[in-house]
Amino acid sequence: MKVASRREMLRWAASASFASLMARAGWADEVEDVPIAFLDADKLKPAKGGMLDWNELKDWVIPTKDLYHVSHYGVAQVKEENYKLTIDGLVDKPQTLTLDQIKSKPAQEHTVTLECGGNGNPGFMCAIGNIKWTGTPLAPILRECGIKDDAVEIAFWGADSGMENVRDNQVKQNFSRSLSIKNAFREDLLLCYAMNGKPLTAGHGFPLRLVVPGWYGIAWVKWLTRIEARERPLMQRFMAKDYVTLRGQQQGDQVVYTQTSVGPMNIKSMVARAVRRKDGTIRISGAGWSDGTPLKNVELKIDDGPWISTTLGEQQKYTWTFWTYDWKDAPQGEHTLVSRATDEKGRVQPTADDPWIKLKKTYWESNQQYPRKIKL
Ligand SMILES: Nc1nc2c(c(=O)[nH]1)N[C@H]1C(S)=C(S)[C@@H](COP(=O)(O)O)O[C@H]1N2
Ligand SMILES: [Mo]
Repeated sequence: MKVASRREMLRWAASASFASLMARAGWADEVEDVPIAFLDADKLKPAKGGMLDWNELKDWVIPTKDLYHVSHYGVAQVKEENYKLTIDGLVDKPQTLTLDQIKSKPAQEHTVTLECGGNGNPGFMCAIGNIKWTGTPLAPILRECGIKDDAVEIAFWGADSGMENVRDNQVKQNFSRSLSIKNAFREDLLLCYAMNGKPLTAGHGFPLRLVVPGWYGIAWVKWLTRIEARERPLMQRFMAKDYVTLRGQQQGDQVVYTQTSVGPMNIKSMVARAVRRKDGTIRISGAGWSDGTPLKNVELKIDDGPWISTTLGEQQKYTWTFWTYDWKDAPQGEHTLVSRATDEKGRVQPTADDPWIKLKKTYWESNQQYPRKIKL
């Protein structure tokens, strides 16, 4: 077994599985915690597996088999032998790299939470997971290629493609997303070839995908085959048509509607589990996350009670943070539990009837509080 770092130990000690391991090992008085079923457990249970089951969330890093998939043009089948990554466009020195050449560059491993911009809508609440990603940083490669001064953005192209209709023209387009020069040069973006210590699966983008910590999944281009420095912004489907947030904001007596491309993640949290401990306490746990801004707190509201602070596990940038609350003398019967995260910039997770959510017309970026029901 690998020796855990102090920070891993701290995080582990704050997690629910630590308590049950302690119990099993006979280190503590408690015997196994008894899980309590939520009345809405079925709604949050993935229909066919292959997705996060909130009710079972115990481990900070989830297994690859529990990570959701979103593939708009189906799963691209890329053979390693034929694989090449091209870096071209407005660059001084275009490059073509094989997978071995990419893997021979300095490797980094980052645990990062991946969330679909559509996560948080009825029937699609499980499109999130925290995974250990391995790859090489993008920025040094961009620097080697020499991005010309007139480039305004970097586009990332996938091997997958489909027919798109643009003002009555049917054309075949590859999946693509772009980032501003500033964002593309962030030191923590990865050209990623492994997840949880194993090569990417076909569904998750084998052999190479982009990892953009703190951004919704749409920016994490899978089956990445081309990186292009561009003079004009890309406006295709996944930048400017489909993954667009149409949001109304009150300005005086008018509602002004804006359309923005789905980008950084919004502050959010979820109630995941509840267990009855040996002393009768109900331990409620869940996760909170953001765009990389530290969480100030996650609060919990029980029925019509006040917001109460929960205990946060150790925070790590760009990952979800686990939280727990021990509810003593919980009365029998049905109860509603809802959590609310606040970050260090003062952003608060809104309720479903907050204008931030109410006046949002498209499905994306739904970060409203999610009440759950339990029966004791
Ligand atoms: N090439 C390509 N990359 C893609 C997509 C896609 O359809 N094609 N879907 C995006 C979306 S919307 C999300 S949420 C994530 C999902 O990543 P996963 O399938 O590995 O969970 O991949 C993103 N990258
Ligand atoms: Mo997505």
